[in-house]
Amino acid sequence: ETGLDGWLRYAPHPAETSNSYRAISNIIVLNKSKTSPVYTAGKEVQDGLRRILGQKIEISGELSGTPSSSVIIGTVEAFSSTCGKIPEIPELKEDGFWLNTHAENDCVHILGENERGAIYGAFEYLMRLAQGNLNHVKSASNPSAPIRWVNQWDNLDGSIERGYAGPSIFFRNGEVVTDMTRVAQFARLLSSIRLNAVVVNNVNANPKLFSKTNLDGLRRIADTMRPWGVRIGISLYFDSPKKFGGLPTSDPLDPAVNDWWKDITAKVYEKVPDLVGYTIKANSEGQPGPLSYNRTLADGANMFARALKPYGDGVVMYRAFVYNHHLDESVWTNDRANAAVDYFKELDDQFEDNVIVQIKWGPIDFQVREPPSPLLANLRKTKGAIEFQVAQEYLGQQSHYVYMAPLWREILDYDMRIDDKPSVIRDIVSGERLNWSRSGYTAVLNIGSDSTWIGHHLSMSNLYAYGRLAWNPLASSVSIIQDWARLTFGLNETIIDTITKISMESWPTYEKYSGNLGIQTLCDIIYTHYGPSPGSQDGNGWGQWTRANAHSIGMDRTVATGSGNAGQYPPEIAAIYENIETTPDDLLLWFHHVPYTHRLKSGKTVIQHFYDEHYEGAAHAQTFPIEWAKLEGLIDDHRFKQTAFKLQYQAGHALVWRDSVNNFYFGKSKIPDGKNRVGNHIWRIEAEDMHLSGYKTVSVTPAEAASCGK
Ligand code: BDP
Repeated sequence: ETGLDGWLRYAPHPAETSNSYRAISNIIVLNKSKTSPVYTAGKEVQDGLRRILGQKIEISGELSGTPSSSVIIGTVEAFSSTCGKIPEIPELKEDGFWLNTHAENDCVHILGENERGAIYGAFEYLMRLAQGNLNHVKSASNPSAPIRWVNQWDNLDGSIERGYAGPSIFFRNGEVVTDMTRVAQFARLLSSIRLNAVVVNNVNANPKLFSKTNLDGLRRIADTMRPWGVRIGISLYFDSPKKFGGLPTSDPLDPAVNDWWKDITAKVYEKVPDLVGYTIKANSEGQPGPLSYNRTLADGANMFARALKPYGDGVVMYRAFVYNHHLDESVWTNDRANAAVDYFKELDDQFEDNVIVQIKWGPIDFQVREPPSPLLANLRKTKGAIEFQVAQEYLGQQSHYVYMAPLWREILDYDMRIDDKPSVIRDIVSGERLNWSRSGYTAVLNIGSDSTWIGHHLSMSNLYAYGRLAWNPLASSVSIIQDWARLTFGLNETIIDTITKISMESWPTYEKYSGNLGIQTLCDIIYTHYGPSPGSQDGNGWGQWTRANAHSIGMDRTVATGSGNAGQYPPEIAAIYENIETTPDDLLLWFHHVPYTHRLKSGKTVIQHFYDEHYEGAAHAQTFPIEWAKLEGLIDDHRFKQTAFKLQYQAGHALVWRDSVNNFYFGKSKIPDGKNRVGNHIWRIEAEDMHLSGYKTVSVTPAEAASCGK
């Protein structure tokens, strides 16, 4: 198996199980149009029942007479207009559905609030069957939030920024591809986990997206995804009027600039009438934006919002990821973590109602551990969406495996205590806590044309988990991974237990060998964001600093003596982080600057904790390939071997991580490891001591990224 079907393999059940399931007589779709999600759902159920249970069933478009043993798929409205209301169906939210597997006359009812809901219900039915869960189901399911998107960072030349699975499925050589096969397969996967939109191009956007050929291409993409209930959005380059439209300026208050965007928006909607909206990265990492024209971020966002207004429900996802990447490190109070609140808080009442501020989950950038972004507690009137990252940019780039549901759950479960009242982030994001009418989730995904989609078979669990949590943020990380493992690899207990064990241990393990106590992922910070490079954190303008010197380490973010970042949280939370005694150890160095000899709550010093964690983490990574080996013969050979290779690589690279980070801090602090390991690997064979034909030894910068600097 190649992985292409993801969790939608519909593996056949053994004859005993499938025979015990009642025969379905036919599938009735309440919308016969081949482009409707209801029809697609009918085809999917037909295919699924054939593959899982071996039943060959016809689809019919008519609901006539008294159906019996039929699977009936449609909207609640379409059903009740022919058959009358079903009183037990509760009020459904947008995209919600009703599933009754044992309705009247042995029928299965799959009825959505809208057509998307119907296809979601169909997938729910099939995934239950595929997991051998044939019990009676009669329930409604509703999303926690209306916005459940993914972002692709695809460039028009076919490359993908921070993509780890081959070239784009959307673009090649400056244009949208012609073959839409993978696009349809992608839409199917997204639809099955109830994600309703994908922004197809990089946030570092290229205005050539507006060429006539590419607008036609966008139409092709949208037409391909629409039958699956997936809409598309696009990222815009702020300076397009100037760089693409020939205007002298892109000033958001210039009427000609506004007209230009209105005109472009009309052209886009002509091709994609159900465009979901625009994503904007502006005044961030060298991108132009309203601040370049001495206008506010709200002026910029509102210009796009007004252009979208005539076309229905399109929204502007305006990214809060605005910061100065030339910060002066010598100024003790400078802090990139402050940027989002500094920029956006004062604009809270100035955005049009179809602007949504898209907020990365942490204040900096998808690190192995951060506190939640304080901006999530500082917007009241302006609606927000949380941004996760399924691509493991700082978490091993799909060469290491980190299952992120536990990390996301920690953030979603965090109580921000806005106005000293319960303010759990999942309730802020759903819109409930602050009465937002439209809000939700997005995630940087970056699948590519590799048959694994994402570059590592196990990392697909992150996409699955993201969809599940955006629908229901209370879903448990363990049950999500178990469901995913059953669907992706099979129902055998050893498969489920092994994958669950590796997955649940993966984040703590990676944290141990890549960056402890809230110091962030100590990877290369300038270019690749991969591999150990603790020395690259400081001495640059990017602001992911550790402020490590010979005696002490950590960012002082207190109000009393530091950058004041702790004070951006609501008072109860601010008080916790302001005080070193109440700051949890795992965020100690995020909020405080302490000597290496500072004692943690465990009694260990910071430096000894670093040494020990790196040894423990690297040692634990060695267990993953051993665990995985238990699956030999239980799953297909192809995916078994590919995954074994990745886990073996990770185990090796974890040792490189361990030694690089430990050697670096030993070098800085000169404090020996109490267990006498660091710098003492008499048994270790260094690469430069080997003789390999065809290779020569060269010096490497930074030295700690290589074996003895070579
Ligand atoms: C950073 C990525 C960079 C993105 C940026 C963003 O390294 O490639 O452009 O985020 O989110 O994490 O815009």
